[in-house]
Amino acid sequence: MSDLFDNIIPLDPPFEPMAQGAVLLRGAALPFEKDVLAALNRIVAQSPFRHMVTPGGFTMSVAMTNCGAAGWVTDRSGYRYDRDDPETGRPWPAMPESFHELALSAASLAGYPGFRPDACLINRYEPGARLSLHQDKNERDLTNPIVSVSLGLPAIFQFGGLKRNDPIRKFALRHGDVAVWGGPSRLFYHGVPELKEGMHETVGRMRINLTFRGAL
Ligand SMILES: O=C(O)CCC(=O)C(=O)O
Ligand SMILES: [Mn+2]
Repeated sequence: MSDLFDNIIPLDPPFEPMAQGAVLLRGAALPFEKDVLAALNRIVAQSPFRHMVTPGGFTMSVAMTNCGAAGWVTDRSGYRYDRDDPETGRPWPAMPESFHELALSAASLAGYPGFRPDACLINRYEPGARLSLHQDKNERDLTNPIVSVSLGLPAIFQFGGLKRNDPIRKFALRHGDVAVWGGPSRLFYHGVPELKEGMHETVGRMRINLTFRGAL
């Protein structure tokens, strides 16, 4: 039996405002999922996930790698973007076209058309991993938004304001969701508390986050 609504295809993913200039696009990555996960495997084969060390000497619980013209790195000397992977001594893997398409599509839905990132930080959270409140401020051109894609296990996203102690709002991030923040919220504090135990049917016992930036 056909239903009155069977032929209605939603044109845009549900759009949840997070703050001025910031929006959560539910499921916006799902059309790109297969290509993105295949490309991710190729990236990780060239530049594997690793636990970086903060300038203060702490080993991060989130494992990271990068693709694109530059990658975000931290070590005892500080945070920076580097054109080469310090582990391999070679340039980071190129940004796959499926990554570009996903970033461009989500950014334009969020009101930031023409986004062509030159860096993608790839975060792998296993249960227990967390990312404390921080600002993304190592990028040269802050007119570009941040496009942040969630895949795999669900997580809580903490989104605050320009000051570390501003009130924090919490958003549940699920497989396929994309958060975009720019303009007045580009430098807002954000973080991810400890990932809960679980198993995702395609991604497994982890959460993958792709964070697209205009870094150089
Ligand atoms: O994992 C997330 O959702 C956020 C990641 C993040 O803030 C970062 O990589 O700078
Ligand atoms: Mn961040």
